[in-house]
Amino acid sequence: MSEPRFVPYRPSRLPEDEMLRRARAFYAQMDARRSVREFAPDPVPRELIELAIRTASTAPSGAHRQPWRFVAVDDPGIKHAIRTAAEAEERASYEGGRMPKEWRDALEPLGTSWQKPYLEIAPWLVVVFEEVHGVDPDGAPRKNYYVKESVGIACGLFVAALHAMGLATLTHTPSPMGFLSRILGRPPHEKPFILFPIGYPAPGAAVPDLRRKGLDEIAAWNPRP
Ligand code: IYR
Repeated sequence: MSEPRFVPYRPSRLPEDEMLRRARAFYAQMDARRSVREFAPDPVPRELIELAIRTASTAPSGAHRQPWRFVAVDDPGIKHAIRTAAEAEERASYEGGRMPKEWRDALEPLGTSWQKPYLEIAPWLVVVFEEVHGVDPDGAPRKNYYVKESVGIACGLFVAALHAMGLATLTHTPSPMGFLSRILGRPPHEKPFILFPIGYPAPGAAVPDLRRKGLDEIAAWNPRP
């Protein structure tokens, strides 16, 4: 085993008031984010999507394996195929009895249905795949670690990056997602994780009137049994 190599890491330390200012500003910016299901068809430059993907890929990952693949689609034919296949699955879930009543009830406030026009209207679809294992240059499988945690964090950064640049998205998980591997020709070691439609919100877009939990509901400090 070779010696691990280290390089200096010395980000500048900020005064506390400046830290607070930035923390409040970042929280306010992120708190203004909403998942969007109504998109404008306006095109979005590919470079913005590239930057969001690069940002996502700064996420920490198990053994730094970066076990993700971001597959971007703006081709109308591929988007149409994805919409058709997603709606077939979603229709079987919503109307074919595949989704239990408890689940349908939980989704009611979101006003979702099997219909997914945004899969064709949004200018970009980015499908994130988890790499169940990597592949060595000689073709041998290479183990990945904490894949779901790693890809989940990368997706979180992806959502934040898109929001910071003024784009909207949705964490869409049509279920089951095997059709995405087929339509996008992905190898077996890549498993669909989340599908992100990306674009500007439609001019008349509306979102469910949801509230976020308060700090006392999401945090605990020094608890003891
Ligand atoms: N995949 C379905 C159902 C769905 C499930 C959850 I959990 C949501 O938060 C929203 C929707 C759909 O996309 O409609």
